[in-house]
Amino acid sequence: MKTALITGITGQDGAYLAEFLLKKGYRVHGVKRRSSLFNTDRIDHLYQDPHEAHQRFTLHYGDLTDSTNLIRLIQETQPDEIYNLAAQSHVKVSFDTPEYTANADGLGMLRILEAVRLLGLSTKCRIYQASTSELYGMVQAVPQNETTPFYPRSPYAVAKLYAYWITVNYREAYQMYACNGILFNHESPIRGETFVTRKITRAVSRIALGLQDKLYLGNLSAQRDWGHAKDYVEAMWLILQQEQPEDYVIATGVTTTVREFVRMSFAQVGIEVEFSGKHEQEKGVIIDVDEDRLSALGLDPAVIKFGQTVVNVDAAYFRPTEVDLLIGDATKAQQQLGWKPKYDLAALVADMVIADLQLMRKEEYLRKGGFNTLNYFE
Ligand code: NDP
Ligand code: GDR
Repeated sequence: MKTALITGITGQDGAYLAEFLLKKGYRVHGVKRRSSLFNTDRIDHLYQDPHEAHQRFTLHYGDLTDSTNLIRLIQETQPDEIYNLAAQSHVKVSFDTPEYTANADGLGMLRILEAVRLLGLSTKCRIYQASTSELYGMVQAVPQNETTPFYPRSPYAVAKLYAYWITVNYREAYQMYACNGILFNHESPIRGETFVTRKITRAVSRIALGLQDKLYLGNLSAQRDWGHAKDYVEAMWLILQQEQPEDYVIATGVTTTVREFVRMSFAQVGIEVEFSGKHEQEKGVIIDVDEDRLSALGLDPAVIKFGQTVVNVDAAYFRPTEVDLLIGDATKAQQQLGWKPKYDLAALVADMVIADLQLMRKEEYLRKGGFNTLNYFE
């Protein structure tokens, strides 16, 4: 039985990858941070009682900024594969916390590589680094592939640039099996709520149920190559199963604006939205409703108002430096890994909106029943 150690186990990708590896028969160790609230929602369905025999899924406390902790965990778990998915992964937040982001996202990978090397596990252990399309930053050429020059545009991307190159360097210097997956944006129903896709699908569901009037967004013209996280964790695994350690771009090859993602999400619930105006004055207004679609989803048409402004731009969400256009060329992964995404953008949007609709219905029921707030302080 192979053993995997996953950092960032409580995140979107950590949860999907843990599920994927457990299905493949792996023993999985996950590193989670101590938190004042439970932070294991995404992996609770994988929980195994530590008191039972043959347990294959174990969580450990740890942090990428804590070398001794990482050394101990790697020594105790003796992994065949390490997936370094932990990161302060929000690009906008990295402008507010640049030093912490550099420490966790940049030096974190160095700590893992050094721990493996110092423990004498270099030949046993294969290591995956969660690199990112943000490395391309300012557009140099499209579509972006493994040879496109990097030009990072945020403290997050600069930190990830360090992690990318230290991975390459340890591979070349110490013959370690260490690889970068340069993954383009990937989303899912369990995507963090402050990333733009999830922010949109949550708000669309709430607006359709009459729980919220409007959604505020930043740059609607940014273009992203969005795939489904379920497809992308399979690529991570494939990258570590090859004869030679190499770096791979993982992407769908299709790019879409944030504005179009909004339109597609509203269309899922039978609401047509048209955009007008420019920059900070741009807004999205309801211009049509598909009553059949609404009733198929059990939505009340009385809640939807023609002419209602459902999207406004708030400059607070603009970034000091933006990445305008990402579109990936995953030919190498297709040819060498045999990897191909199963979800296209329409299927991704449908998956996310329907899941959020279900989630928001819970809130609706609680509200109707008078249980929507629990005030601990009265
Ligand atoms: P998430 O933000 O959902 O998850 C990040 C995980 O890292 C969480 O488990 C978080 O813990 C943990 N974490 C954060 N800081 C630390 C730290 N200092 N020590 C230990 N754990 C920490 O990200 P995703 O799952 O979306 O992404 C996974 C990785 O892939 C990240 O490295 C990200 O930068 C990278 N990436 C993501 C892409 C995407 O589109 N999703 C594309 C390309 C790369 P907690 O739950 O406690 O916050
Ligand atoms: P990104 O994802 O920065 O590409 O990084 P995010 O969803 O945050 O932004 C995508 C684009 O949408 C624009 N945008 C907004 N973004 C957010 N978060 N909130 C808004 O209200 C909003 N309005 C417009 C952004 O300006 C941007 O252009 C993600 C993360 O998962 C990284 O960890 C990962 O490395 C990259 O994807 C690939």
